Amino acid sequence: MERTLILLKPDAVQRGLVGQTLARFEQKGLKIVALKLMKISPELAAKHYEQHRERKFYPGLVKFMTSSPVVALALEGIDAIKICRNLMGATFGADAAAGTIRGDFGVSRSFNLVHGSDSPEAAVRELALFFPEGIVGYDYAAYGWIYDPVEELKK
Ligand code: 3AN
Repeated sequence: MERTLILLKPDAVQRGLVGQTLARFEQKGLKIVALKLMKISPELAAKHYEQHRERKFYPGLVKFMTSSPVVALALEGIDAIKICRNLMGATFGADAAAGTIRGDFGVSRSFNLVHGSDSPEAAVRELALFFPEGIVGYDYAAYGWIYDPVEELKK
Protein backbone atom coordinates (compact mmCIF):
# COMPACT_ATOMS: atom_id res chain seq x y z
CA MET A 1 0.00 0.00 0.00
CA GLU A 2 1.16 3.49 -0.86
CA ARG A 3 0.12 6.81 0.72
CA THR A 4 -0.16 10.24 -0.87
CA LEU A 5 -0.97 13.80 0.18
CA ILE A 6 -3.89 15.45 -1.58
CA LEU A 7 -4.81 19.11 -1.09
CA LEU A 8 -8.17 20.46 -2.22
CA LYS A 9 -6.98 23.98 -2.91
CA PRO A 10 -8.67 27.28 -1.93
CA ASP A 11 -10.55 27.47 -5.26
CA ALA A 12 -12.07 24.00 -4.71
CA VAL A 13 -13.22 24.99 -1.21
CA GLN A 14 -14.54 28.43 -2.25
CA ARG A 15 -16.34 27.04 -5.31
CA GLY A 16 -18.12 24.36 -3.27
CA LEU A 17 -16.33 21.51 -5.03
CA VAL A 18 -15.00 19.71 -1.95
CA GLY A 19 -17.64 16.99 -1.93
CA GLN A 20 -17.50 16.24 -5.64
CA THR A 21 -13.71 16.25 -5.69
CA LEU A 22 -13.37 14.06 -2.64
CA ALA A 23 -15.96 11.67 -4.11
CA ARG A 24 -13.76 11.03 -7.16
CA PHE A 25 -10.94 9.72 -4.98
CA GLU A 26 -13.28 7.75 -2.73
CA GLN A 27 -15.23 6.20 -5.60
CA LYS A 28 -12.02 5.09 -7.30
CA GLY A 29 -11.22 2.94 -4.27
CA LEU A 30 -8.75 4.98 -2.26
CA LYS A 31 -8.95 4.82 1.52
CA ILE A 32 -9.05 8.12 3.44
CA VAL A 33 -6.51 7.83 6.25
CA ALA A 34 -6.44 11.53 7.30
CA LEU A 35 -8.64 14.54 6.52
CA LYS A 36 -8.80 18.14 7.76
CA LEU A 37 -9.84 21.69 6.81
CA MET A 38 -6.93 24.02 7.51
CA LYS A 39 -5.30 27.31 6.64
CA ILE A 40 -1.80 26.98 5.22
CA SER A 41 0.68 29.33 6.89
CA PRO A 42 3.26 31.15 4.73
CA GLU A 43 5.93 29.02 6.43
CA LEU A 44 4.20 25.75 5.55
CA ALA A 45 3.58 26.93 1.96
CA ALA A 46 7.29 27.80 1.64
CA LYS A 47 8.32 24.32 2.82
CA HIS A 48 5.74 22.55 0.67
CA TYR A 49 6.72 24.42 -2.51
CA GLU A 50 10.45 24.79 -1.80
CA GLN A 51 11.45 23.25 -5.14
CA HIS A 52 9.53 26.01 -6.94
CA ARG A 53 11.12 28.89 -4.97
CA GLU A 54 12.98 30.33 -7.96
CA ARG A 55 10.06 30.07 -10.39
CA LYS A 56 8.28 33.18 -11.61
CA PHE A 57 4.90 31.88 -10.45
CA TYR A 58 6.10 31.12 -6.89
CA PRO A 59 4.92 34.34 -5.12
CA GLY A 60 1.46 34.05 -6.68
CA LEU A 61 1.30 30.34 -5.84
CA VAL A 62 2.08 30.96 -2.15
CA LYS A 63 -0.37 33.86 -2.04
CA PHE A 64 -3.10 31.67 -3.53
CA MET A 65 -2.46 28.68 -1.30
CA THR A 66 -2.49 30.83 1.87
CA SER A 67 -5.49 32.98 0.85
CA SER A 68 -8.26 30.70 2.14
CA PRO A 69 -8.59 27.24 3.72
CA VAL A 70 -7.68 24.00 2.00
CA VAL A 71 -8.80 20.44 2.71
CA ALA A 72 -5.78 18.23 3.31
CA LEU A 73 -6.13 14.49 3.06
CA ALA A 74 -3.98 11.42 3.08
CA LEU A 75 -5.11 8.64 0.78
CA GLU A 76 -3.96 5.04 0.75
CA GLY A 77 -4.06 2.32 -1.87
CA ILE A 78 -1.93 0.22 -4.20
CA ASP A 79 -0.26 2.73 -6.59
CA ALA A 80 -2.14 5.58 -4.86
CA ILE A 81 0.23 8.29 -6.17
CA LYS A 82 -0.18 7.37 -9.84
CA ILE A 83 -3.91 6.82 -9.50
CA CYS A 84 -4.43 10.23 -7.87
CA ARG A 85 -2.34 12.00 -10.51
CA ASN A 86 -4.44 10.35 -13.22
CA LEU A 87 -7.66 11.43 -11.49
CA MET A 88 -6.33 15.02 -11.16
CA GLY A 89 -5.33 15.47 -14.81
CA ALA A 90 -2.76 17.79 -16.40
CA THR A 91 -1.52 20.79 -14.36
CA PHE A 92 -3.51 23.45 -16.22
CA GLY A 93 -7.28 23.13 -16.49
CA ALA A 94 -7.41 24.05 -20.17
CA ASP A 95 -5.03 21.17 -21.02
CA ALA A 96 -6.50 18.57 -18.67
CA ALA A 97 -8.51 15.76 -20.23
CA ALA A 98 -12.26 15.61 -19.75
CA GLY A 99 -13.10 13.13 -17.03
CA THR A 100 -10.29 14.34 -14.77
CA ILE A 101 -10.86 16.71 -11.84
CA ARG A 102 -8.95 19.58 -13.46
CA GLY A 103 -10.42 18.76 -16.87
CA ASP A 104 -14.00 18.80 -15.62
CA PHE A 105 -13.96 21.61 -13.05
CA GLY A 106 -11.40 24.23 -14.11
CA VAL A 107 -9.76 26.24 -16.88
CA SER A 108 -7.07 28.19 -15.00
CA ARG A 109 -3.27 27.95 -15.06
CA SER A 110 -3.04 29.16 -11.44
CA PHE A 111 -6.23 27.94 -9.78
CA ASN A 112 -6.06 24.23 -10.49
CA LEU A 113 -8.19 22.85 -7.67
CA VAL A 114 -6.04 20.04 -6.37
CA HIS A 115 -2.51 19.02 -5.40
CA GLY A 116 -1.21 15.47 -5.31
CA SER A 117 2.26 14.23 -4.35
CA ASP A 118 4.26 13.36 -7.47
CA SER A 119 6.60 10.64 -6.11
CA PRO A 120 6.94 8.33 -3.09
CA GLU A 121 9.68 10.60 -1.69
CA ALA A 122 7.51 13.71 -2.10
CA ALA A 123 4.57 11.91 -0.47
CA VAL A 124 6.58 11.02 2.65
CA ARG A 125 7.90 14.59 2.91
CA GLU A 126 4.53 16.25 2.30
CA LEU A 127 2.57 13.93 4.61
CA ALA A 128 5.00 14.76 7.42
CA LEU A 129 4.48 18.49 6.76
CA PHE A 130 0.67 18.38 6.70
CA PHE A 131 0.01 15.54 9.13
CA PRO A 132 2.76 15.66 11.78
CA GLU A 133 0.21 13.97 14.08
CA GLY A 134 0.22 10.94 11.75
CA ILE A 135 -2.59 9.16 9.96
CA VAL A 136 -5.63 7.30 11.35
CA GLY A 137 -5.20 3.53 11.21
CA TYR A 138 -8.32 1.40 10.76
CA ASP A 139 -9.64 -1.60 8.85
CA TYR A 140 -11.34 -0.50 5.61
CA ALA A 141 -14.19 -2.92 4.92
CA ALA A 142 -14.30 -2.00 1.22
CA TYR A 143 -10.74 -3.21 0.56
CA GLY A 144 -11.98 -6.81 0.32
CA TRP A 145 -14.11 -5.80 -2.68
CA ILE A 146 -11.94 -3.08 -4.20
CA TYR A 147 -9.04 -5.53 -4.53
CA ASP A 148 -8.97 -9.23 -5.29
CA PRO A 149 -8.05 -10.61 -1.84
CA VAL A 150 -6.33 -13.63 -3.38
CA GLU A 151 -4.26 -11.86 -6.03
CA GLU A 152 -3.82 -8.30 -4.79
CA LEU A 153 -4.07 -8.26 -1.01
CA LYS A 154 -1.89 -11.27 -0.25
CA LYS A 155 1.03 -10.36 1.99
P1 3AN B 1 1.32 19.56 -10.51
O1 3AN B 1 0.48 20.17 -9.42
O2 3AN B 1 0.47 19.13 -11.69
O3 3AN B 1 2.25 18.51 -10.02
P2 3AN B 1 3.71 21.24 -10.73
O4 3AN B 1 4.35 20.40 -9.66
O5 3AN B 1 4.43 21.44 -12.03
O6 3AN B 1 2.21 20.75 -11.07
O7 3AN B 1 3.47 22.69 -10.15
C1 3AN B 1 3.11 22.86 -8.81
C2 3AN B 1 2.03 23.91 -8.73
O8 3AN B 1 2.53 25.14 -9.18
C3 3AN B 1 0.85 23.59 -9.66
N1 3AN B 1 -0.15 22.80 -8.99
C4 3AN B 1 0.34 24.94 -10.03
O9 3AN B 1 -0.64 25.35 -9.08
C5 3AN B 1 1.54 25.83 -9.90
N2 3AN B 1 2.08 26.19 -11.21
C6 3AN B 1 2.87 25.45 -11.98
N3 3AN B 1 3.19 26.12 -13.12
C7 3AN B 1 2.54 27.31 -13.03
C8 3AN B 1 2.46 28.46 -13.87
N4 3AN B 1 3.10 28.51 -15.04
N5 3AN B 1 1.70 29.48 -13.45
C9 3AN B 1 1.06 29.45 -12.29
N6 3AN B 1 1.11 28.40 -11.42
C10 3AN B 1 1.84 27.35 -11.80
